Amino acid sequence: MTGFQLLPGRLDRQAQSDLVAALDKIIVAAPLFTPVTPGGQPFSVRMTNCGRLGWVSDRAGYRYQAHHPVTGLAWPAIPKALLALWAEYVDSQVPPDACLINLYGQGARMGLHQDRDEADFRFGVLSVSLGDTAVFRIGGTKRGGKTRSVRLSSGDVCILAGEDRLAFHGIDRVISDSSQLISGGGRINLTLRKAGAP
Ligand code: MD3
Ligand code: FE
Repeated sequence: MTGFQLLPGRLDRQAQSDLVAALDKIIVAAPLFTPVTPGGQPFSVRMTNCGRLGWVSDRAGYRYQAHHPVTGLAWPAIPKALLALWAEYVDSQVPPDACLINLYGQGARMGLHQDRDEADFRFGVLSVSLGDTAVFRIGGTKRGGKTRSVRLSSGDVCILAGEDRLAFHGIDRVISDSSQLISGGGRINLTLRKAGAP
């Protein structure tokens, strides 16, 4: 199992726009919200989720929960096309139970962090990028180590597993107007995970 695997252009233009249409419906049922850190700082990225569990953050901390933090409703189902990607690249036996949807508007970014709210790090994470190109940064498992910059463009899929599952990573910036996929511009990133205990 290799650490960071990038599949440039894994989704063609039709598959990308089909996903955006599915996400439009998901966002109606589960509106985007602006999480705050436990310290009360708002994220510049807006988020929602699909799947049994969704990632949320507020004054009480970071966690996965079964209900939308504002509506109180269960999250919508994960689109089949995403389940198929997970089965192909991550695990054909155990499906993902969480899909975090990150929306980057003008000026949004995501600081370097590790993803450690999941129950079992043996499962990888699969990411799908849609819309404007992101300048992604990935380092090692220690904060302050060497990092490298990778562009994530619309239709790219990346898989984080093995030694890189706990790597520090973030989004330095999004390049405005680099894609026409999303009306009004911006970038959507989807991350599929097995968040709960297996
Ligand atoms: C490297 N999202 O949601 S996706 C996140 O583009 C997150 O929105 C970014 O970091 C985004 O937590 C990056 C690529 C990614 C996802 C998970 C990882 C890289 C990762 C987990 C471990 C190491
Ligand atoms: Fe992350």
